[in-house]
Amino acid sequence: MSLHRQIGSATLTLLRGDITEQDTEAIVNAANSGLLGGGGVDGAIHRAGGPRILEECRKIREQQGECPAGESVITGGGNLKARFVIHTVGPVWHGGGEGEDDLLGSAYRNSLLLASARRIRSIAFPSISTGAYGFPIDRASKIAFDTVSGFLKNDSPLEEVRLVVYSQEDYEAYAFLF
Ligand code: AR6
Repeated sequence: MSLHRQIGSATLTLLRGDITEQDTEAIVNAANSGLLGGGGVDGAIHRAGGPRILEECRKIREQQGECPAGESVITGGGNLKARFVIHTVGPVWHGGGEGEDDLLGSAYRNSLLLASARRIRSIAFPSISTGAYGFPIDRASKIAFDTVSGFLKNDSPLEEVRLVVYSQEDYEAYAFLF
């Protein structure tokens, strides 16, 4: 099950699937500020990718401390098909009045900027902040779609961006925007 849309010179794809199985050059992790693993997408990526990813995350923490919400860091992909993992920290939902929308947009944008700076051509995102962090899916999917679309309209080396969702309900929220 998938949908495609051409934006500038890139393809934006929506699909239901497992982020850890994507064969894009980079996949994005829905991490936390500590960068040392967790549940959900984060747990699945570290399980599938093996200990090298955690070792790199530890080094990043030693060098630059915690990663604030809205920002991203990059490691290798360990045993994953993807060569890189971009770890981004989405905001925890507190009702919408604490800058959550802007922080979620920044999490997507900074991940796309990091990928572009590395000349990465394809990247897959999970639905950041809509699991443990409780961001409402309708609002989050619109921010994800608008931020990625806006980014692809300007020049970037990205040829493909995949939005990978787990549940049928989440798929429908995103599909509404395509
Ligand atoms: N592939 C694709 N999507 C998935 C997968 C998967 N393998 N597993 C879950 N999802 P979450 P967050 C969906 O909780 O809300 C962690 O503990 C899931 O259904 O992974 O940003 C971190 O360490 C949901 O729609 O991320 C942080 O502490 C979406 O991915 C915290 O959770 C995001 O769910 C981050 O919370």
